[in-house]
Amino acid sequence: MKIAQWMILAMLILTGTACNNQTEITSSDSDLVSNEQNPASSQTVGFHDTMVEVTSVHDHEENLHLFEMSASEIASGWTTFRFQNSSHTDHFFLIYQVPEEAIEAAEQAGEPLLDHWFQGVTKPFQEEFNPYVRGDIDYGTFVDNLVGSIFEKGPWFFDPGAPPMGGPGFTSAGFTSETTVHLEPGEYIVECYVKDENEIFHSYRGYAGSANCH
Ligand SMILES: [Cu+2]
Repeated sequence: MKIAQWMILAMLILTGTACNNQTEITSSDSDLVSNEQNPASSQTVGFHDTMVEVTSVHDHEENLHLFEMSASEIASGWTTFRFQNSSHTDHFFLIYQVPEEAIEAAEQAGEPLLDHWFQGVTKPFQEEFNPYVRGDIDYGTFVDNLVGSIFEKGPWFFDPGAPPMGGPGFTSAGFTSETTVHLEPGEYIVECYVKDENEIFHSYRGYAGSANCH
């Protein structure tokens, strides 16, 4: 339960103001990029082998909130995530390694991995958080409801768990930040847990993405 408690705490202390438009879940489907193949979107800096550009975008016309990732396929090893905040509110993101159990469950459900993560973790969190933030239930009830819901919809989040791999901290609108992490081959997702003024987590709005690391 440690990860659940940590995640809950992390989410609850985060507040922010952002757009209040409709929900739209969007992920980038850009092609493979490595530092040799696309110098425009990646580069080698010292021991950094791979550069992934992540850009937060709020498209008012299309009403989209999303993280655009320069690569959906990245090489394992030292990877630098350069986060460019092109929206008008603060963001950060956490990188999670997705457990094999979740990958298999997504395949069985016929869902893209990021959608499966959304159904198993992100959506239950928002739905169980809503009555708590309205004042309808106390914190303990919220946690009990949340744990029960995720155990039902995304049990792999607790067992074996999805290791958090770090990520860039709060980055103001118009600014860029970087973080370098060492990634083993596998599937990874990124999510932002800043909330908007309607108590909606950015991850629920669509500020999330995924990448395969090989
Ligand atoms: Cu955000």
